[in-house]
Amino acid sequence: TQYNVAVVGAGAVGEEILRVLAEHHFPAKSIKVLARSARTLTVDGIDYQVEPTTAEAFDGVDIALFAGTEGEKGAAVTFGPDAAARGCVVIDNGADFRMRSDVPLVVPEVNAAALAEHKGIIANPNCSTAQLVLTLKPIHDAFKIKRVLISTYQAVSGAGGAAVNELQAQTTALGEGRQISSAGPAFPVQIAANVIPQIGGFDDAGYTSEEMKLVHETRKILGDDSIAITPMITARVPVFIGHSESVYIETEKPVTPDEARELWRNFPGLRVVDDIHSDDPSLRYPTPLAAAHKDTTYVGRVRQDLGNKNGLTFWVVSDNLRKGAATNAVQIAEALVERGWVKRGA
Ligand code: 11C
Repeated sequence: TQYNVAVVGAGAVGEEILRVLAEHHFPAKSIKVLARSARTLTVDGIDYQVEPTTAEAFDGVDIALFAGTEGEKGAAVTFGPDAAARGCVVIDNGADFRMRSDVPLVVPEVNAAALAEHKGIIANPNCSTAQLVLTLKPIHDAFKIKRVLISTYQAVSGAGGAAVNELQAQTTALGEGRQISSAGPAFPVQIAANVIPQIGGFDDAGYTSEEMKLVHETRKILGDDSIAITPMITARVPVFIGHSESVYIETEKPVTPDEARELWRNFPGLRVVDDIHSDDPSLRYPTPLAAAHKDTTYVGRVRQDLGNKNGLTFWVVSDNLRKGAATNAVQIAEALVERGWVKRGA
């Protein structure tokens, strides 16, 4: 069977979805690209005619992949429920539907079974959550995770095209010895040669929306609200692509670095890069530059806690536009196709 596919959004994530659909040879009968206004979009030499997004544009579409926006309230809020009512399954990369009880929030390697319950709308998690849950899942199953502490170092592409341009312009200015007189519009302070300890808006307790997504989305995907999750910081770093995370976990049963590495080696979507004494620096630990444009999530720097046999610390890196967005969305579509669940919600 082949499917009529719509990609909603023609920004960085929309482009990456088109790229991943092609790379994965997704069984698409047709692919239409919908966005605010009509234009031609060329991705890897293939031209797509972008049409304006309307409710009628979803007629006859089997699978709609919404790229989401850098803010909340993406196009899926306006068009998603209507598209689903027209018989198309909506896979939304935006934040709006993720925590709704009637919407599965899915990372296929972790909880593909949740797709069975879909009612036409499926949510893709935030980028920083997707790579985290891949590492937590096999450890949680084998050793039961009680507590997670996490700090993130996130690339500017997570904040959209304007943020990428801002880092590019500021980096060029610094390289040319020019003064950067003012920051913005994407970031409140200069991002080049800097680290900004804020992603999203602050709540009353002082946590950012990005930090709280890590708490709520991780628990929903792992299906365990008992895990204590402390997002210590989500920081923006002057990196174009690839989010990095420093993670500490405390488990009910003691776990060694070797046991963790073995579980990760056997878990789909993950690769262990943790040979700290290697002559080849690329094998010592993962970096965002090396992870860019890859579907894989990389884990390294695995260490036992110095004072606790039930404590482990590690470093996890992934392309935020790939596993953090486009790749995971396409994998959800692939999981639906494999299981014959595309029309389940209709
Ligand atoms: C960032 N994680 O890196 C954000 C972008 O909930 O889908 C994605 C926001 C979301 O800025």
